[in-house]
Amino acid sequence: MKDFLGRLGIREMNSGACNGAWLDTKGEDLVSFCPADGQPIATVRQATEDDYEAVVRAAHEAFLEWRMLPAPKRGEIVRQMGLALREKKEDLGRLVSYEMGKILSEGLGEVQEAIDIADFAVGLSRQLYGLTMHSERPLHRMYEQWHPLGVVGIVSAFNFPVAVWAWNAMIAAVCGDTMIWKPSSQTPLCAIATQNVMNEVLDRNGFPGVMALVLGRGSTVGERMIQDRRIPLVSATGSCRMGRRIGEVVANRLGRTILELGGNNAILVDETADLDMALRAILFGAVGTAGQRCTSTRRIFVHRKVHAELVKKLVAAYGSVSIGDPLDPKTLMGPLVNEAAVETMEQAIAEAVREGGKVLAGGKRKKGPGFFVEPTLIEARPDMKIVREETFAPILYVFPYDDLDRAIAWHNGVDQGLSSAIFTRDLLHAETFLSHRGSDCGIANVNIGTSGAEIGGAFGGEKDTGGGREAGSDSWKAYMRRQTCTINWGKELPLAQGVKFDLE
Ligand code: UN1
Repeated sequence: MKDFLGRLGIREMNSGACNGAWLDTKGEDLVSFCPADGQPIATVRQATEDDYEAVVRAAHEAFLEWRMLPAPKRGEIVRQMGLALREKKEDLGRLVSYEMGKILSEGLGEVQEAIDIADFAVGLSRQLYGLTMHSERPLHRMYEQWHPLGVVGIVSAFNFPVAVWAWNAMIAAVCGDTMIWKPSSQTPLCAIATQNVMNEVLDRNGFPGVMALVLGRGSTVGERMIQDRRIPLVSATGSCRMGRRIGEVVANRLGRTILELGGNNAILVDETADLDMALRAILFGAVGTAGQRCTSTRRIFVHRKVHAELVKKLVAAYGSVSIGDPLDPKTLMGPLVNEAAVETMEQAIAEAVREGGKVLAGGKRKKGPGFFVEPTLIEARPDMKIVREETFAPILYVFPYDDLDRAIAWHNGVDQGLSSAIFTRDLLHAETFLSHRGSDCGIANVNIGTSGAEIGGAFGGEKDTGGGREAGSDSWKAYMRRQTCTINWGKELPLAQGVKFDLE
């Protein structure tokens, strides 16, 4: 076994549930494979529904204590989590690369993202502000306050196996919530390792049950969790299909969700754009993380005046992307996560060609072990069916345009609405794109690509992306319950709206 696995507490056989202590789980074995060579890394004995029950009970008990700790004191413990993540950054980043397949620089960046949100949450722990209002009644005072919500369910995807959990977990923790994490079954070891790092901090501070973990099938423990009325909020990051199911089930019990689902992100490049800058952003957006970010660039609309030149640059760049071992510092693109992802990509390319698309670069899988593919550039038409779908792979569809409003209409003409960007040096074009008749996405950038957002902003999108917001800004409000309080400090009982209700 690799050294860093041992340092992160990963063994040959691991428990799949933790509620302050690792449980003796009794579920089916789950083997985690390295996508770069297809070899097994370690095994996890998954949680059963009984294990889930033990976890949810402990999380609820932990909540009763955790909510009583003043928020800045909770922040102090989260500060220690940020330090622990800093200490483990190298090992954890390496594990992310090894188990998920993104290149090391991105694996380290992912842990940095978790550190950043921890730092953000520490400050936030002293800023969980409510408003005060002027009462219409004399000698009355009104204000609102924010209380902890309860046990939060966190469902995360394979592509950001540490950071997306951290967005939710660090914020939920300072808000006074405890939580149960249901990570992707593709990346169980990243979850176990992260849990180990957190356990050390939580144990030291006498709050072992604040962050819990359950690894098991979506169809068993996942379903239990979303149907569980003891979980007032489920925050889920993943596919639209998964989000639709979670949204439906949680809404049916009138619970809350934060949904951060698929994207079909596009970049517009106008006739005034700095093409070299656009090229770099497109390459990082479409090829980075092997196209497996929810923010990955999947479509580009290029003004006809610069279309040929940019496409030429892109074809050259696509041909020189180094593909291989994600832990090798020279590699720019690692493997896809598994065989199914490769097949989905192949099907999408075949479908695009059937619909009249033309492959300009890439298009094939790589021979040999592991799930390697070539980044693929396809000349397409906006009315093609396949370009409206999110294929979680490095496929980029290119379209020429003549008229900006038309391009924006095409841009918005898909079901998803996560991230978007325009490359331009024209103020009018930039502002049009950012205006209410511009991009309809949750994230809209100028001269920056679609992926690689900072944690300080609220992260999420509209339409089929689910409408939820995670991470920075005031996303914390979704993790708390709001209470409006009116206090009468006078000796009369005036009613609002001038209503009289007196006994004669
Ligand atoms: C995701 O793919 O689910 O903006 C999250 C980005 C990263 C987060 C992506 N900071 O690309």
